[in-house]
Amino acid sequence: LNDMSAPRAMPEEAVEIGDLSRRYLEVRATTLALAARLDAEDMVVQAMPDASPTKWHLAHVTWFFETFLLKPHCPDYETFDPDYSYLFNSYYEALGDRHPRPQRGLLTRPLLEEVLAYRGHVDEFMTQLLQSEQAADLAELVLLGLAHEEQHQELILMDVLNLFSRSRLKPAYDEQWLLPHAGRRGHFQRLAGGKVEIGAQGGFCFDNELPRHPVWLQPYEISDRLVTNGEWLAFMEDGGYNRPLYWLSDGWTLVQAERWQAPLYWEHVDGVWCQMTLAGLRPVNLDAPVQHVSYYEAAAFADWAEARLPTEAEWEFAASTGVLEQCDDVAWQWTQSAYSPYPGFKPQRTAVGEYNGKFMVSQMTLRGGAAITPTGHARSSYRNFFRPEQRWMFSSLRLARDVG
Ligand code: AVJ
Ligand code: FE
Repeated sequence: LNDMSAPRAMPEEAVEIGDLSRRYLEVRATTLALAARLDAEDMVVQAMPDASPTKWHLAHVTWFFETFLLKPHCPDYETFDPDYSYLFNSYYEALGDRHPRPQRGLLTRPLLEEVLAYRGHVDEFMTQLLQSEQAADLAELVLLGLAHEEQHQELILMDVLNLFSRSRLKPAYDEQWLLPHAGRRGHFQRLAGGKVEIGAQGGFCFDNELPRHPVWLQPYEISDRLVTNGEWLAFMEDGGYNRPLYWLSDGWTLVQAERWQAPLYWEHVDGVWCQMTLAGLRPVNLDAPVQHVSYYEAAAFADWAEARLPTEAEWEFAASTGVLEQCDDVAWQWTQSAYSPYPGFKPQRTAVGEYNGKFMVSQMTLRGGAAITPTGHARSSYRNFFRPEQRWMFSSLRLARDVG
């Protein structure tokens, strides 16, 4: 994360209970620090159905701790407001009806100050619970709640950028926001492949990263850098967005319907390509990695470049060998792998089992991590996922090629 206040996760070592309380308070404080750059008015509006208002994010991550930790495990817990389980349940069918997702921006009530009081209330009981003798047994669930809140920290920034991009004023979330560092053309790194293993090995992970399992890889080449804005501009100038031969059928339909001619947030201002960023509207840096492209655009670019996207197993194995210079610190990278269960994957048969498993169709896996991803949140086995047409997240690509 681009912010000095970001805490480090501790994936490897066993979690100490004192550490868990401290981590809990750190993650909760980081979320508030992100919101502190906004005004209350910024926090109510929903820019599009895929995005949520900051105020809703602040309440929903709190609802997660209330629902999965406090209500079942803290006998003294006093419900803050019984309506919040309806308002701030995101998608858990096992927990009943909920406020419609596309209408989250209509929630002028509860007020921001009430949501902040809700956060304080839950934090008080969580602090108690984390000091009780049950804490050790609940550590996994608490870590899930914290990883969940970190995912929403990233979503807050994605959603604020989308909201601010729609104003003629092009407000900066943070004038000092560090824009992606300059890159250079990538070098293809050759890997022999063979039988490798992918999946998480030790430390906290989401259920979708398991079980670790063997995969067979043909020899391949993978770029050590992400595709740059300059390379993307060459694709645009070569008619990339206007020549169907590079495009998947669904992608071509969408390009025409939406009249896409450039990545999301790019606009031509007085003959110069500019890009809406968290630091406001800025000239496109041709040496920086391209961002805010859909899977369809990434796949078309790869085809134009006489290459392809890596599979997620190719990505993970390359990351584990250390050949990827730009790996998890700039932008998420589309892979050509569908977001499917690993062999032997079984989600829990409880409400929390709805976290990842039920989304395993019609989405593609992204690997790496972005500048807005909280420090220490992602890992080389991390599977992010979005639908192939989505592009408001910090999504980029690296190229791969077959060998021989
Ligand atoms: C992994 C980013 C696609 O946004 O729905 C948040 C993260 N999961 N709350 C999403 C998530 C539950 C998830 N993504
Ligand atoms: Fe969530």
